[in-house]
Amino acid sequence: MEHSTHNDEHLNEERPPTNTGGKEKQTPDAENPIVLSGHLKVTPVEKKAAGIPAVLASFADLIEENALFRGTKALFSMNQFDGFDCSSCAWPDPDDDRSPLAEYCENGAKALAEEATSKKVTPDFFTKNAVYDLSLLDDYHIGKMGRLTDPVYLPKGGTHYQPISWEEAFRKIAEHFNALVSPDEAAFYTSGRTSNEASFVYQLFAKAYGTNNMPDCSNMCHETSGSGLRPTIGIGKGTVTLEDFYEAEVIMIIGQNPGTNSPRMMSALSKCKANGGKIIAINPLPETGLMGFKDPQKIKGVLEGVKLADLYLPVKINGDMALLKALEKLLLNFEKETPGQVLDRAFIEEKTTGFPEFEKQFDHYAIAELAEHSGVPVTLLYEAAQMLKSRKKIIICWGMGITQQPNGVDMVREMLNILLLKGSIGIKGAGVCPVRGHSNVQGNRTMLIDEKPTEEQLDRLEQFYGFKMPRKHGYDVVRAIKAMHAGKVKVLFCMGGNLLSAAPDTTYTADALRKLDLLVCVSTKLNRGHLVHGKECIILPTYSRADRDIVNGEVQIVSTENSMGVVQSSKGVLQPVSDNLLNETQIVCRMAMATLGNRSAVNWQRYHDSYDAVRDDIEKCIPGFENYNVRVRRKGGFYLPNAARDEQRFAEQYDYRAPFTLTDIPVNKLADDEYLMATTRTHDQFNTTIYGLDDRYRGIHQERRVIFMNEKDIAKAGFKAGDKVDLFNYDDDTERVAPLFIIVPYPIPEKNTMTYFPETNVLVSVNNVVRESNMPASKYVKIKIRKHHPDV
Ligand SMILES: Nc1nc2c(c(=O)[nH]1)N[C@H]1C(S)=C(S)[C@@H](COP(=O)(O)OP(=O)(O)OC[C@H]3O[C@@H](n4cnc5c(=O)[nH]c(N)nc54)[C@H](O)[C@@H]3O)O[C@H]1N2
Ligand SMILES: Nc1nc2c(c(=O)[nH]1)N[C@H]1C(S)=C(S)[C@@H](COP(=O)(O)OP(=O)(O)OC[C@H]3O[C@@H](n4cnc5c(=O)[nH]c(N)nc54)[C@H](O)[C@@H]3O)O[C@H]1N2
Ligand SMILES: [Mo]
Repeated sequence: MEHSTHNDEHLNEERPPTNTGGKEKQTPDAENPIVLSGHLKVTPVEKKAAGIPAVLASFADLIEENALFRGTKALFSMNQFDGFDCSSCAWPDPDDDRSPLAEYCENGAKALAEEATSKKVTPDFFTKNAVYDLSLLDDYHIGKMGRLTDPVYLPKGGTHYQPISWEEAFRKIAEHFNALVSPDEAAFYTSGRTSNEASFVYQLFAKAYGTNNMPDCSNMCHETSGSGLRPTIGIGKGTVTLEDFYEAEVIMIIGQNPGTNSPRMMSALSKCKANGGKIIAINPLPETGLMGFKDPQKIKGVLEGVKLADLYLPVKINGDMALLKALEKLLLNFEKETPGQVLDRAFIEEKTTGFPEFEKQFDHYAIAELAEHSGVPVTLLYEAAQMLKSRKKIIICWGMGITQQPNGVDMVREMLNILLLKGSIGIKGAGVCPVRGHSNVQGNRTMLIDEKPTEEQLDRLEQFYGFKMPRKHGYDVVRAIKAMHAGKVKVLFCMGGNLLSAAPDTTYTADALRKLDLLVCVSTKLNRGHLVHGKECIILPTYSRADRDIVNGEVQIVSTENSMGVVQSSKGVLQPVSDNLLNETQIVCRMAMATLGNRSAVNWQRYHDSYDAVRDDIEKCIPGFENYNVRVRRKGGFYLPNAARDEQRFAEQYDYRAPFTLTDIPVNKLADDEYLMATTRTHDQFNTTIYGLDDRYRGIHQERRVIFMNEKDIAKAGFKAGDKVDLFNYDDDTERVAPLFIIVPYPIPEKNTMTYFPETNVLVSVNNVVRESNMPASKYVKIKIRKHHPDV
C-alpha cells in the first residue's frame, strides 16, 4: 500500500534556539529575536521561501547599492528573450512561457545590485588605501567598495596599487610569460561567469602558449558529477530539461539548497507538485527552500504558498551512501514481493551491465544497519522507497552536499544506480540533474576550459588551427595550489573568481599565492584575492554580464549554457561604470598578441573585433554548435545534443550501455570530542561575495561566524547556546584554527556541525579531497571545538 506522507511533525519539533542558556525559555519570532551573542540575533527557521519578503529584500539591496534606477531597469531585462542572462546561477529559463514582469529571483536581484552599483574603485582609491590596510577589512566590506574602473599594478615591494595603461599591462604580462622556462610554469584559472566566446579564446590562448594548466571553479564544484557520470552515461552533464521537471512523478533533492542557491528551481518544483509529483528532500538541515515556497510571480502563490517536500529525510553528513543503498535494498525487496512491478527488467537487460553483481551485494546489507549509518529511521526510508516503488518518472537532483564529500563520485554513481533499476533515464520526466552553480560553468567546460581535454577534442582544434596542442594534462585547482606552493607555477592568470577565498586551506593557499612572480586578476570588483598577491600583481577591470558591451560601435551579444544544456544569448543593458573597461575576449586577444606576436597561427585581431567570428570558429571545433550564429539569436536559444537523454546511448566503453557501479559505505569514526563539519552558503552571499550578514531562512541575523550544533551535543560537551568557541582541524598532523565562532543550537543530526564558507575554509586541508575528482571535500571536515581562548 502506498501512503502519501506529510512529515511536518519532524520539522516542527526541530526549532532553532529557544533559550540563551540558563535563562527562562522564550520563543523567538521575527519581531522578537533572541540575541545570542554580540550582534547575533536568532529567529525561527522560516517555513516558506520567497514571497513578499524576498521581493522587498531584492529592492532593498538595489537601494543600498545606489543602483535603484539602473538596477530596476535592468531587472526587467533579466532572463528575458532579448535581455541578459542572470549571472547568479545556472538554472534554466522556461523555453516558452516567461513571466513578462520578472523572470528573476531575490538572489538574482542581489547579484545584479552588486554589479549595478554606482560606487567605484578608482585609481585614486588605491592611492589612498594601502593593500595591507585593505586586507584587514572583512570580505563584506571589501566587496562593498564598488566596481573596478581602471587597470592597476602593484610593483615588486610596492605598498599601493598604481594606475597602469592597458598597453603597459599587456606588455608586462607578456614579458613574464615569455621569461618562463616552460609554459607549464603558468596557470590559467577561470570562474564560471565567463561567456562561451571569452572562454573559447581563453583556452585557445593557453593552448597556443603551450599548457593545459587550466584550473577552474568546477574543480571545487561539480567536477565530481562529471567524474561520476562521464564513464557511466557517456556525458558529464545532466539529462533532464525543464519540461521533465513538470512531468516528473518524484523528484529527489539531495544535498542542495534551492531556496537560496537556485531559487527559480522552486517554480519548477511547485509546477511539478501541481501536476501531482512528489518531492523527497535529503539533507542534514530542514532547509526552508525545500520545505515550502511562496511564488513571488503569482499573486495566489505569494499569499498562500505551497508545501514542497512531501518527505524530508534528515540524513547525517556523509550518510547518503547508506541511505541510497537502503532505498535500493528496499526496491529489490519490493520486486521480490511483486516481480516485474518495481524494476524495469527490459531496460536493465538492454541498456545496462553488471546488474547481477549489483544485486548480489545486498545479501550483505541489513536495512537496520543502513538506517543507522544514514541517520534516518527505517520508517522514513521505507516511505521514500514506497514513493519510488511504482513510479518511473524520477529525477534525482544534487548539489554540493554530495559533490564535496570524499566519496562524492561513488555517490553520483549510486544515485544513477537507482535510476538504472527503474529505467528512469532518457525518458520524459526522468533522469539525472546535477544543479550547476555559476551561470556559465557548464559552458566553460563545453568551450574546452579543462585541465584534461580529450585527445579527440585536441585533434579537432589541431586540425582547424594547424598547430600542435599541448597533450600533457594540466593542473586542477588543488594541484595548481600545490604547484604554486612548490614554486613550480610562477605566473597565475585568473579570469574572474576569487581563488584565495574559494580554495581550501586558506593559510596554505595564501602562502602559495605569495610565492608567485606575477598574479593577474580580471575582475569586476575588488576581492581578497587581489590583496594576497605574488611579487607583482595586476588587476584588469572588465564588464559584468549586465553591462552593455559595445565592440566597433555595435552592441554585442555573448552566449552561455545553462544547467540543462541550453545555449542562449545574453545582451547587457547597463551603461558600463567606466570608459576604461575591456571585455574578457578583448583582454585575452590583446594578451595573446602581446605574448605570442608573430609566433601565433591564430588571427587574434579577428576575434578581438567580433564575437561572431569567435562563434564561427567554435562551430568548427566543437560538436553541437552547427549554425551557431543563427541559432543563438533564436528565441530561447538551442539545446546541445545529449545522447544519454535523447537516445539512451550511454558509455562507449560499455557498448553504449550504462554500468551499475559497486561502491562501499564509508566508515566515519569520530573521537568523543570530534565532529563532522560541512561548510555551506548563507542566503546573503554569492560564493565569496558577501551581500549581507544575515541568513534569513535559517533565522540567523547580523553574524556569519556561527556554528550550528545539535542541542544534545552542546549539552554533552558542556557548552551552551551563544558560547564563543574556536574550531580546530588536525588533518596531516597540522593544526588549523578558525577562531571565535558562536554556537547556535540547530536541528542537525548529532555529531554534525555546519558553518559558512569561506570563513572556515582555513580548516579544510588541501589534502582532504574527493576520490577521482580531486575536489576539496569541503562538506566533510573533522573538527574539534573548544571554548574560545583570547590567544587563539
Ligand atoms: N544566492 C546564491 N546562489 C548561488 C550561489 C551562492 O553562493 N549564492 N552559489 C552558486 C554555486 S557556484 C553553486 S555550486 C551552487 C551551490 O548550491 P548548493 O549545492 O545548494 O550549495 P551549498 O549551500 O554549499 O550546500 C548545499 C546543501 O548541502 C547540504 N549538505 C551538507 N552536507 C551534506 C551531506 O552530507 N549530505 C546531504 N544530503 N546534504 C548535505 C547543506 O545542508 C546544504 O543545504 O549555487 C549557486 N547559486
Ligand atoms: N569551503 C567551501 N569552499 C568552497 C565551496 C563550498 O561550498 N565550501 N564552494 C566551491 C564552489 S561550488 C565554487 S563554484 C567556488 C567559487 O569560486 P570562485 O568562482 O573563484 O569565486 P566567486 O566568489 O564566485 O568569485 C567572485 C569574484 O568574481 C569576480 N567576478 C564576478 N563577475 C565577474 C565577471 O563577469 N567577470 C569577471 N572577470 N569577474 C567577475 C568578482 O571580482 C568577484 O569578486 O568556491 C568553492 N569553495
Ligand atoms: Mo559552484
